[in-house]
Amino acid sequence: MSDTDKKGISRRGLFGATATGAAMLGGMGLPRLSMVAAGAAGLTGVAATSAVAQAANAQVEPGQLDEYYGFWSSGQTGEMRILGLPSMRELMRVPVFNRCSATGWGLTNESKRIMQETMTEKTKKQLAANGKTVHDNGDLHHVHMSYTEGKYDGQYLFMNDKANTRVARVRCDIMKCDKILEIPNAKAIHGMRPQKWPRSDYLFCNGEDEAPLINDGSTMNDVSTYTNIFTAVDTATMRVAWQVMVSGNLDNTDSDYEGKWAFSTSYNSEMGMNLADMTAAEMDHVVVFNIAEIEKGIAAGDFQELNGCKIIDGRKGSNKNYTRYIPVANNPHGCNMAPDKKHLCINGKLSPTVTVFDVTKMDALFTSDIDPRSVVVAEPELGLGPLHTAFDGRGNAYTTLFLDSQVVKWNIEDAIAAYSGASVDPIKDKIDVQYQPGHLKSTMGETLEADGRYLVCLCKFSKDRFLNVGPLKPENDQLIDISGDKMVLLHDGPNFAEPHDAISVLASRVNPLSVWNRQDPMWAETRKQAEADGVNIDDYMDTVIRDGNKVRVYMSSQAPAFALESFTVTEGDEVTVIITNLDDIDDLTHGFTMGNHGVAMEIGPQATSSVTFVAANPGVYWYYCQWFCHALHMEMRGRMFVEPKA
Ligand code: K7E
Ligand code: CUA
Ligand code: CA
Repeated sequence: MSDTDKKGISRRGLFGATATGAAMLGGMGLPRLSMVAAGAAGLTGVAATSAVAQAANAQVEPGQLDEYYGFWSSGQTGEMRILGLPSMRELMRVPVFNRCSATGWGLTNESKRIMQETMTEKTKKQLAANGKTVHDNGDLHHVHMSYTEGKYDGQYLFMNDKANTRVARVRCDIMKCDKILEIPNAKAIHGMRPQKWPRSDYLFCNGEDEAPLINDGSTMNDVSTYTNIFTAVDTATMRVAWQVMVSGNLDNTDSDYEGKWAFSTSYNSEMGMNLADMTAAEMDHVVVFNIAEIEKGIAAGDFQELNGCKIIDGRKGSNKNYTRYIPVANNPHGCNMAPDKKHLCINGKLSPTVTVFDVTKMDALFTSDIDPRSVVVAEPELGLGPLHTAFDGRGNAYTTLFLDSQVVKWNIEDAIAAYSGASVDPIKDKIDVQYQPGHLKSTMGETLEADGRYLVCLCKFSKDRFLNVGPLKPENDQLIDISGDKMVLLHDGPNFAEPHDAISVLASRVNPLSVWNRQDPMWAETRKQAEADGVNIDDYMDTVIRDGNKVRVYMSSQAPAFALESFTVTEGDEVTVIITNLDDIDDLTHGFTMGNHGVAMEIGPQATSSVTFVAANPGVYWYYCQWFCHALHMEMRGRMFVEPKA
């Protein structure tokens, strides 16, 4: 771990000062920044002026809108978050794999249908044994938007849940999750990317954990039965298209810009079951998936079917053209395709290098016996703990160094020249970050429109950067200006457990609605039940339907009142409350909370939501609107009377 760069200057000290200065910027205004940024970074007058200009561009005044949407993962919180860039203001939280108290996600019938739709029998059994019907946790590492011809198309966002082996889709028109897929046969979906070309027809998903394919408890010790599964999900239906059995485990993944390949890193080619064994080999590998060959194999019936999924054998030595294994230094991590359409960067993690593959040379791996390493065109030594790489569209790459707590800027062509013997230093700049960075994301950097303006560096530790809030500290998402020669740290952003990854998308590419469309499929099932009950959920409604011990309470809401001032049920009844928000005004959300019943949900403008619970105790219970909607919002309430059972 070197505090000193090649020229012998202590960069740690130098850039540490810059960072402190930039953090002070918040309360100090621009003149102060100009002094600090210029002074501490040791820039010339000209460069200092441009650094100030860069920073000034990042200011978003009150009432002004951001230039980019940032879509953030939230790690073990299980939700997706939306931030604005460059302000780094948090705009919204979108619950996906988690239970949300505010919106009722994981509790409403509409959200439970989505969460349960593809649940496996094993999961249902596991949940039932623990008194649950849906998972209420997730571990969301990666968020990616759908592409059309290598550019973000503003339709969908996709995300993974490592904890419960799921992937999800969020509709960008309403910014709500509409599909969750539990992936059979695989374990622990980690790396996940959409296809980039011609469209995101597939979502590629890495199963990280090894387990017997038939996981029925017949063995733990016979590791030869263990396998890992790579899954292509059909994004139109969010169902498994096909799966590939691989050798070794799978960590991160990316796809190319021609629609030909997917690539996955593996840190456990050893199939070790403990730390020593997982790091024992000199080399692990990157798996190259040949999409066209796999599709042909599936069409030709060269698969086994398990739990409704078609599994192709792509293991080493299977002598098929489905996969190739390219050796890389032990325990690689990030897998990042450059927007030059040509270079794939594999981040070394245990090795101080990034290995660069020329993907245009990959065809040869499938048509001849050449050394798989012949696709390697550069392997710059960058520093300790390279985890992920981002791109600026000008030929430069930015790699996080987890152990050095730095971001290193390097030039891809210079690294290629150096690899073939030229005496050129590919490293252009290093900046200290606070601290231990994982992913980093440049604006539009994972598309053909990489614009090289900002970089967000997602640090795993914040330590001393914020007021101490106890042993559990926030993470630190840092905004860095990369528009000039030198990187300039602009902002420290505390964030809660634990963003791994994020993308940023030009604001013009995303156009959500402000008011729901009444015909939205989100409540299609609820609509069917209402039709059977003779209730029109698009209109004023104040109807209570009794159906044995099931009671369906239909009421509309319009600020500041529910259509029903009260309703009566019997002790032990299963009560379903169905509410349509008839207000059609921007931002006029109502809520429904049933006191002391653990029941609360959001009802957006022109939306219908429903929730089901058992009324276990006789008595009077107030329900109320928990979303501030009107001067008389406090008065927007009513009573449920639960009669004692006769
Ligand atoms: Cu590096 Cu899950 Cu993308 Cu975390 S992964 S950092
Ligand atoms: Cu409706 Cu508050
Ligand atoms: Ca290994």
